[in-house]
Amino acid sequence: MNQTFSKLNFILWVVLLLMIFSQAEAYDPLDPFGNITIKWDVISWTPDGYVALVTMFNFQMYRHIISPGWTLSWGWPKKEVIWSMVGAQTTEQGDCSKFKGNVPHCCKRVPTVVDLLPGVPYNQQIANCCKGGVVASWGQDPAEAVSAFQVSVGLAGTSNKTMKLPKNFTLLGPGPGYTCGPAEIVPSTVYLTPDHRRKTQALMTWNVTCTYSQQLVSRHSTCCVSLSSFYNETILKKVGINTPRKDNVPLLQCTHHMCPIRVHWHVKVNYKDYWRVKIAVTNFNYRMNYTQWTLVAQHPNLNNVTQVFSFDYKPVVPYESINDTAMFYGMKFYNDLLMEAGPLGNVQTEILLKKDKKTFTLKHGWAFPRKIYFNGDECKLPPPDSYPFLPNSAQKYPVAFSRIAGFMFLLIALV
Ligand SMILES: *[C@@H]1O[C@H](CO)[C@@H](O)[C@H](O)[C@H]1NC(C)=O
Ligand SMILES: *[C@@H]1O[C@H](CO)[C@@H](O)[C@H](O)[C@H]1NC(C)=O
Ligand SMILES: *[C@@H]1O[C@H](CO)[C@@H](O)[C@H](O)[C@H]1NC(C)=O
Ligand SMILES: *[C@@H]1O[C@H](CO)[C@@H](O)[C@H](O)[C@H]1NC(C)=O
Ligand SMILES: *[C@@H]1O[C@H](CO)[C@@H](O)[C@H](O)[C@H]1NC(C)=O
Ligand SMILES: *[C@@H]1O[C@H](CO)[C@@H](O)[C@H](O)[C@H]1NC(C)=O
Ligand SMILES: *[C@@H]1O[C@H](CO)[C@@H](O)[C@H](O)[C@H]1NC(C)=O
Ligand SMILES: CC(=O)N[C@H]1CO[C@H](CO)[C@@H](O)[C@@H]1O
Repeated sequence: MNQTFSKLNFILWVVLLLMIFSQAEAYDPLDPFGNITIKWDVISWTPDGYVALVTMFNFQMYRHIISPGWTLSWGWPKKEVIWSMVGAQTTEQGDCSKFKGNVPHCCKRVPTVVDLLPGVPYNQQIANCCKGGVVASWGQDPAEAVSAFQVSVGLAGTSNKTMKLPKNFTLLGPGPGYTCGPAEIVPSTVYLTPDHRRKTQALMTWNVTCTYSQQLVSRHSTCCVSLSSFYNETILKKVGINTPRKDNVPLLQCTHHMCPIRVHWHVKVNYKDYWRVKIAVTNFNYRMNYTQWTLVAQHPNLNNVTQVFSFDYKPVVPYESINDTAMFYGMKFYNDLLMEAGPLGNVQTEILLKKDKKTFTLKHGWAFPRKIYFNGDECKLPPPDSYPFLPNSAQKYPVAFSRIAGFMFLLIALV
């Protein structure tokens, strides 16, 4: 009876999880306020337009913008042109044939802007520019989570009454996934002069907010989770078949899961007051070095992390009441680079967790993670009824039973 009850409990938990999943399409429940804010500060009006400092803040906890970096575009509402840019450039100049003498940097109705690469001459740089469009996540490194450039706009309004806000912002970072809202006029940014003795103010400021949705990216997971434990030799992973090749060079060191990244969670030791988990991340992609990778895990016991080896660690607290999520990332200059597939293509950690005696159990897959994200994208977990289970404990419940019971609990939960 007791066992049946805990089985049903587990099923209820799975059903609730599924419900949470299905509601989570538009945003990330582990980073509900995560966004990229693009702020335009008009710093001077010019005879035919204005000069703006454009700053991009990556307010996402663990999703960074990897190489080859961001691409930003927008639509000009009037006949605006870009006379010049500092710290970034447009990818195309467009048709500037009607200009004589001074030719604009870009005449396209929809300019596409990219960051400059590191090492450009000093006079083409501004603060926070020229990082090849690579932007860290806020949780990992707030100082590096900012990117900026300056743009001089012509044939535009020359006052806050006559200028029109750019429209239709699109951010690729570096793939699809972001949706940007409209530009909105906000209180002008106030700057402190370098000597901190005087405040100056932008002439006008507007913000654009972009949010990420994994659903817009692809149905295929970029990563998969495999599980194992000391108490059951079953390893939920399958290895080594058909490697896709291009020009006879392997692309992905291939596996059944077809995922470029595998996160392996091993329940390693069960001590009296603590337990130990080993997490290994393996890169199967021959064409990708992941710089500044991040790993996010959700598990109820992550509120009592005692020690983390070899990785940096930070709790992620999306809501004040929930503290079951942790972010892990590589230590600078040690393992913050996850190398392409091969002998160096893996990083690993062990974490020590303090047991909460009331909830800790090795039964029913409790010791395995609820969610795993790699670089901000959710990884695919194996089906819960296939988790390695304790020898001599409850048998696998038939799928049909769990479906029916799950459905019943769903009905009960909804009533
Ligand atoms: C964007 O993120 C910042 C920092 O977390 C937050 O203050 C702001 O409200 C967010 N903006 C939106 C529109 O969600
Ligand atoms: C913005 O996008 C809409 C819909 O695609 C289009 O009709 C409009 O002309 C665009 N505006 C600008 C300024 O590019
Ligand atoms: C606009 O963005 C800046 C930078 O992220 C932020 O400090 C400011 O609060 C934002 N303003 C509004 C009204 O969202
Ligand atoms: C526009 O400028 C005028 C004075 O130059 C100022 O009073 C007003 O608040 C500004 N409006 C906006 C939206 O910045
Ligand atoms: C990954 O980094 C190594 C060492 O810096 C380099 O040799 C290799 O070419 C890189 N691979 C890719 C796909 O960029
Ligand atoms: C969340 O748990 C971590 C890990 O034990 C702890 O360091 C942190 O203080 C907790 N935060 C809150 C808000 O409870
Ligand atoms: C280990 O777990 C697997 C998968 O759940 C199960 O099929 C197997 O019987 C378990 N092994 C033992 C010894 O209980
Ligand atoms: C056993 C133990 O230390 N439990 C603690 C885990 O963390 C929460 C706060 O996140 C504490 O309230 C518990 O006492």
